[in-house]
Amino acid sequence: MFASFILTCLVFATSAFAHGVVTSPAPRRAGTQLTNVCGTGPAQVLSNDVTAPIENAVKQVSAATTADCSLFFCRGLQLADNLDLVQTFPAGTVVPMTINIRVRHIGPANVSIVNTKTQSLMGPALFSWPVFADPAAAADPPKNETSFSVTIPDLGGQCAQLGACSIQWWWFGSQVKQTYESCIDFVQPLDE
Ligand SMILES: [Cu+2]
Repeated sequence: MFASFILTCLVFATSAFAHGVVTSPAPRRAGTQLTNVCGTGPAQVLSNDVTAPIENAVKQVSAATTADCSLFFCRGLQLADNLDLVQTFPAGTVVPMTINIRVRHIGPANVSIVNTKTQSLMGPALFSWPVFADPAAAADPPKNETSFSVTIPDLGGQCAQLGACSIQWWWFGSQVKQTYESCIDFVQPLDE
């Protein structure tokens, strides 16, 4: 079983088809600021395949990669490239999410709100899967791995400013040691 996971991974790694991404709401994508901050190698990996494991981008880190390139936070993708995608989520907003899983790798996953300045979690996960994308679980991914909703809590003004907060979906294939992330930036207006 384990050998077959590795084989699957190698086959897909060489053909550049990889593994998972949020498809709705539209997550951060690659752009010129990503290239400026991370260098062309990581930026090309991340833009060529939006489902590529972050570890593939890490392999391309070079002298052109700056300290502001945090590949394991929001996949290294930059708010500045995605200002048109910033959402507004008042407290209590129910946000339907869909995920494209192209290759299944068993491991934990969750959805959390993250502070984009400190790159840290804000409160408990909004949705979490102790076991995500188990290839043995079913022929097709269970519905709540690919289609589910999260409810945005009252963040007490912490997300009132543009660029303060993001929803981050995180999945770690623990046997293949591959990480997938997608971020959706949002603001939560202060109550009047
Ligand atoms: Cu893989």
